[in-house]
Amino acid sequence: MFARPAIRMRCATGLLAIGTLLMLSGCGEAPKPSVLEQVKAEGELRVVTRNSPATYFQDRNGATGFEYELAKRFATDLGLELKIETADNLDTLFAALNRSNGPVLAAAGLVETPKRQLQARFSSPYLEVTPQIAYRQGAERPKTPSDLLGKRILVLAGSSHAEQLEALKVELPELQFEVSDAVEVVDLLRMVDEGQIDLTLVDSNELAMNQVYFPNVRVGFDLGDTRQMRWALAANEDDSLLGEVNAFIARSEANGTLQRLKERYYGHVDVLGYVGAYTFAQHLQKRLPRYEKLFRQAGQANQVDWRLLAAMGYQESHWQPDATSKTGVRGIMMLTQRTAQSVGVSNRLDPKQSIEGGARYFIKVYQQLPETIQEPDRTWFALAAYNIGAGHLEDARKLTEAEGMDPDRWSDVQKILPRLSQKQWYSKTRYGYARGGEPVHFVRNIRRYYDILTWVTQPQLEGTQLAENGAHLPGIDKRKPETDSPPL
Ligand code: BLG
Repeated sequence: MFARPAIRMRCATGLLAIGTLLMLSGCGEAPKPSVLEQVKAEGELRVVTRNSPATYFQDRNGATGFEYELAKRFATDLGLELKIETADNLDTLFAALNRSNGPVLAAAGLVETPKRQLQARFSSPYLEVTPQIAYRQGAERPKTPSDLLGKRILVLAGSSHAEQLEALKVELPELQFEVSDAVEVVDLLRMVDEGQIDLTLVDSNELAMNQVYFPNVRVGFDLGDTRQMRWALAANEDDSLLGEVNAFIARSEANGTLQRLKERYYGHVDVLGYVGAYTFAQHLQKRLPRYEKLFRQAGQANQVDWRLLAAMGYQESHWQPDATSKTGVRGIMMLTQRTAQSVGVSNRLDPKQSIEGGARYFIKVYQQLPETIQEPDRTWFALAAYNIGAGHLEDARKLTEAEGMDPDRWSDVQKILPRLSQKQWYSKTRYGYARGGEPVHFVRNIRRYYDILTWVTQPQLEGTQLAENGAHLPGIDKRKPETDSPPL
């Protein structure tokens, strides 16, 4: 067990791990080891966070989320195991941080506030967000702080937003709002969506990520300036761990890690727009239940996450088995005649055949990709090949390399793909003209749908308010734990 300074513990730990330093100085008079030394001696980094799509949750491969991934990298850099604890609300989160034997770090989308400065010390920033007032479409859009008067407003207890509204009361004494420590951001947005409250105040990143689950929720206005997210450390500790954290954040900024995580988690959250998000939410309830079993079966038979197949099916046809494109491509998975034949599909309009055939074809193009392309990019490349064909994709990879970029990295190749529809570029390629922009949208949309499906089907939502809300979502069986394999 990890322990904050305690003489007995320090002796034991010192002899074992801090070793020479303490032995030389004698056990009884050992200087108090720094937080960093203790953490290293213990071999694990204890981090407290919140369970939300923007911080930490379980997906197809286990734990994930922006904060989780960043904390995991930090732990790895220090050669430590990451140990995650979740807090039900922000007050317990800060209490945990200052508990003896508690977590040494809070990574939970936190901003520094005057009140919190008394409870914790904050790292350098890693993400910028803007607090936004959310309202329900149909109601009059709030545009300025005075539009908040007379409205039923609920925010998280202990949140920076509660502090912000408290401060606003100085200018607007009639302002009224409530706080709750029994809800998460998703619950606040659901309450706005369902009209149980008029308004809430949340950070822009959380609102953007959750928009799709709550199609009636709209952004009223930005309340205040952009603010910066930081990790928090216990108030009364030395600077050793904080120094490491800040060095890690600086490194992550410099080597592109932060940029990649931002792109991964927030880069495609608004690709759907309001209309797309609304439509997806509708179809999730009304159409997916009809085909979910087929996606699950095809996923199991081909060792592909069924939610990825479902996301592909949505992008291709909005889950309509009789869909037909201008180019004569047909069915839920939009197989060309030639592709259908190659994977043994006799009737493209039969949803079962289409889904199974699509899964088989996806696996085929996945396996044919060069070994040098690694996950997760490998899945994105396979999707692109599914859409544009392996030959054109290879052309785009060659052009990417010629530009001095990495042909095995999706973020590089997707920049080049649209050139396949420009003569000056496609005339130099082996397979010639292709609608190179299409696979870029295709992959981006599927990633977003996949993320959403992953979130709404995760086992840990069982019994939570979102799960209850999601009970009228697709025929997602929340009683069974997910046992699907990762995308591949
Ligand atoms: C894909 C085929 C690929 C084929 C490419 O076209 O169809 N994939 C499938 O049938 C699953 O096999 O590659 S090739 O065999 O190497 O040539 C290129 O021909 C399908 C795509 C085409 C696309 N949807 C699956 O993503 C489509 O329908 N595009 C037109 C849209 S519209 O008509 O403009 O609306």
